[in-house]
Amino acid sequence: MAEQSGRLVVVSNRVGPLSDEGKAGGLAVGLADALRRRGGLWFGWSGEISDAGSSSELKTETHGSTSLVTIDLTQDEIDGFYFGYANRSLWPLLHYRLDIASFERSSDRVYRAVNRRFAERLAPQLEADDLVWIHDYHFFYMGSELRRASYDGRLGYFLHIPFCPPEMLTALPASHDLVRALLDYDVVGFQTEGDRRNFVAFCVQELGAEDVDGDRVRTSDGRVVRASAFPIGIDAEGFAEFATSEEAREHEAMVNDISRGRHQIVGVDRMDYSKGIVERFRGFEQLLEDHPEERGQVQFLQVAPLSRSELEAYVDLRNELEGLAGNINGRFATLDWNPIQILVNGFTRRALAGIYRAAQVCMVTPLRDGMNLVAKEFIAAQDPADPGVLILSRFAGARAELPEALIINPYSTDDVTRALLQALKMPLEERQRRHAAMRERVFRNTAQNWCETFLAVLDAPAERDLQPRSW
Ligand code: GDG
Repeated sequence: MAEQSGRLVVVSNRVGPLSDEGKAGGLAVGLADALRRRGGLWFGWSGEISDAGSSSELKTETHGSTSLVTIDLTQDEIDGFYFGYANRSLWPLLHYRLDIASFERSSDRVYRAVNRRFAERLAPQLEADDLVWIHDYHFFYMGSELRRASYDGRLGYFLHIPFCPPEMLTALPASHDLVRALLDYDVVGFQTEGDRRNFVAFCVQELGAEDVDGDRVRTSDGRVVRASAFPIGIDAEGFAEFATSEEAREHEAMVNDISRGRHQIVGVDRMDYSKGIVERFRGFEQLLEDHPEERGQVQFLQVAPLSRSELEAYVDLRNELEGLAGNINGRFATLDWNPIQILVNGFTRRALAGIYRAAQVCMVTPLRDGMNLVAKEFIAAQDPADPGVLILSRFAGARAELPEALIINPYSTDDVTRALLQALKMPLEERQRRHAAMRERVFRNTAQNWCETFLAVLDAPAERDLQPRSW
């Protein structure tokens, strides 16, 4: 690899961990790896809430050449920035759920203020040749606030979730400000081509920008911003190792004990309305309804750790899912068979890998998803000699790299049921062929490669250096 320029500075809502004790997801593993290699810092929220007086203190933890730097938020900031703007406005809207998005002027104000406060605290820590990489929908304005705080180095942004079409995004009262803020970065990354296209369409239709060569946007004042898709990956080797660990084997054995030779279907998702869990349950119910021969032959385990339970939409979802699972069990259970089980407590990553490995079918059926790492983890955890089948929504970003999965439309219960039946009956040779093709891609485009690809683009000579700046 070519020698890189300065340190890496990562900004994300939650930071770390830097060392992997089986807790870190692919993103943390990839970023920690890049940070170790380049040295630098990872900046974000401490996870603590404190009063206004002490919330601006920086907490620093140093590990070798890398520091974790965090600050607290106040309760008002959590309410306006995190629960309010990020999770009541941006999350539903960017997942195409205009019907449940709510827009409040006060949370817009707090969101911008938190972005500014974070930028003002970070700016004095930065060095001129740092590569600054901001992550996700919590920090749209962080780049422009860093510019305002006179930082003039390289700035990159990656959006982990979808970018909805301009016709929908314009419902957000401050949509122009939000997208204009992205144009203050040097590189803006998305999970898929579709997301990138939606972003460029917004810039062209709403902000008078120009689409240049399919991977750049020229703003109305002549600056050029790189906009590309960088599909995220997982730490595939690490996850495959997890799947054969002692803890994984114990969990695999537990699942096998419960299913007693029945076909095991799994779903693994943060409990979120974007994940299509309701639609998946309906598909499973219809399988039992229309195919009596499958009753007693299949078992469905849904792992759905609770998430954002402070928000009403998430409480409603939990009630709905528990109600649906109860109904399915009520209709079909027998003395020795409970068709469906939903577990709302999380597992360790090793245990999770064992659960994936015990499954013959994994259902990943989001109504909209940036990428969906579960799909990739399931592939990495399988035994290539006798792999399970992946059912994957056409609306997950992962679909582009995993076309050998059974691709379904989660809104169509018939489609979900048909795919379940096909998965349950798929011959070994076909399972192996589909799995091998997907495994190859999951092991090629890893979290580590994703980081290095993004950073190589951010590190490349900037077109903006050839151009006048406008601020
Ligand atoms: C966002 C985007 C994008 C789940 N249950 C447990 C557990 N998990 C882990 C999974 C997986 C992660 O949570 C979920 O990742 P996803 O990618 O599926 O979804 P989001 O959380 O919505 O992530 C998404 C991602 O960012 C990365 O860019 O792919 O589209 O929405 O790793 O394994 N982990 C543990 N116990 C559980 O019970 N330890």
